[in-house]
Amino acid sequence: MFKSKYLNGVMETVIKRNPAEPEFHQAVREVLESLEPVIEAHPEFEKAGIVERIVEPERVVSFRVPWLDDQGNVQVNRGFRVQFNSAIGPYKGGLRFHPSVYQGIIKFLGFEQIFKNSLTGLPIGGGKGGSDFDPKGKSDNEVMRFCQSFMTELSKHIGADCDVPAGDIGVGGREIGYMFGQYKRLRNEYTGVLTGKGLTYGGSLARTEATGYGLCYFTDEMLKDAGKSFKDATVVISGSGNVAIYATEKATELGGKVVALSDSNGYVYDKNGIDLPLVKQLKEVERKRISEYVKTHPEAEYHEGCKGIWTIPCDIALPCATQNELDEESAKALVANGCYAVAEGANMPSTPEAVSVFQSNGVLFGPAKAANAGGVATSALEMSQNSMRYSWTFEEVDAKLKDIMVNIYKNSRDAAEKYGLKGNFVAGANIAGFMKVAEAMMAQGLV
Ligand code: NDP
Ligand code: 2IT
Repeated sequence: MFKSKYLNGVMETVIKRNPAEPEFHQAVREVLESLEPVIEAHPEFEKAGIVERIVEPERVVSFRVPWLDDQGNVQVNRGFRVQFNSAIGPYKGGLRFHPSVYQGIIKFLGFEQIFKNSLTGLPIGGGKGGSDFDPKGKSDNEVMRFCQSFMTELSKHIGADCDVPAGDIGVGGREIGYMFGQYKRLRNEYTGVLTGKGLTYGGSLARTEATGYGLCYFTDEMLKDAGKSFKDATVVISGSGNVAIYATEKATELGGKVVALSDSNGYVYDKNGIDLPLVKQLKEVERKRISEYVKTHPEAEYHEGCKGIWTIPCDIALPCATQNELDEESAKALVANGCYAVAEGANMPSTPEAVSVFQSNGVLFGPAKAANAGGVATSALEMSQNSMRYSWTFEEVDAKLKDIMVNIYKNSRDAAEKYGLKGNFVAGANIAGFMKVAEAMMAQGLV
């Protein structure tokens, strides 16, 4: 229940109109909670129906994706693109290929993307897409045929000035390559319609590293403000995909010791510090399980199941796998072990109960929308380079990324303070992200 009658009404409608989509309800509820003081201070937003408009996607596309497996059998998956909000720029956001994908997951991700993209300060609207296709165990040819079929339909709905997808879980350089090739072939145009492209065909330097690096730049800034740093800190990171790998790299560079990583089967604990070149080889090249780590590092431990990773004593925790992977019990275990900072590399990895455990125990908490915005920010930089038909050096892109993350931290901190919520970066990020979109919507009339 909210104090505001207006917000209560919006929430009720969201639940009624989007039944059986708990992740979407969760994401909306969190933002609306943060907006209470804003709605009170800005009655014009209620009058213009800003909140009921912002929770309703501008467009949802759902489509059939038929493809042939290596045995010649017909397979059918479902594809989605949710074009959530284009008030401040073309729809922008990743594509997720994972068996758990359904409309509610894509809507929660698309909704959060609106505010995250706004926080970057760059002109990008919010969108998200994906499929319940599972790339695990599929051959390269199967992945290619799936990607081509997926893009055959998606190409009708996207474009460099309309909607620019990118990667997310299960979508990396390989998948982006196959989708870009198919788009170009169908449309006979060479534009920056996807980001996260390979460096030989329009990709940006530092995009691969950007989400993980950006997460650490944000965390570093949050730590500094509290008189702390990564130096000599013990760090636990969940996941072992794109975000986790480059968060490990940067956290280590900043002086931290990363002692654990995971995948959906289990986690490794290496008290000597994770051997990152080995993890890159296992995950990026061989596409193997994290359990293989202990074969070459017998002194490290492997444990089945993902949740136990949060019982490892650490100073800083960076959840970088998936939504709701860190619950109340795990949050309490982290607090009991002395963890003083948590920043979200994944989207919505902490349950609402976990977030309140962190906040009520004075743990510095960097929410996903702010902390993992470096990926999409660098995607926007890739779009700029594509439009200019030019490319910046790694150092140039990395410096811009760092600036962006520092600004996101400051804007989130300052917005929280302005509304009397000092130290609440969840509220700060939601408010700062919302204000720009709301003002753009006000200026553009009833659309
Ligand atoms: P990857 O596919 O590269 O890696 C995902 C990692 O998370 C893998 O280790 C995977 O394990 C694990 N994982 C996925 N689903 C589950 C699950 N249901 N339970 C337990 N573990 C799981 O994806 P990314 O690293 O790109 O994405 C990770 C998170 O970061 C996601 O929440 C994504 O939305 C978010 N994000 C990504 C950005 C990007 O630029 N890539 C930008 C901002 C946020 P397994 O291999 O066993 O599936
Ligand atoms: O969640 C995210 O911000 C992403 N998966 C990155 C999106 C993008 O367009 O780079």
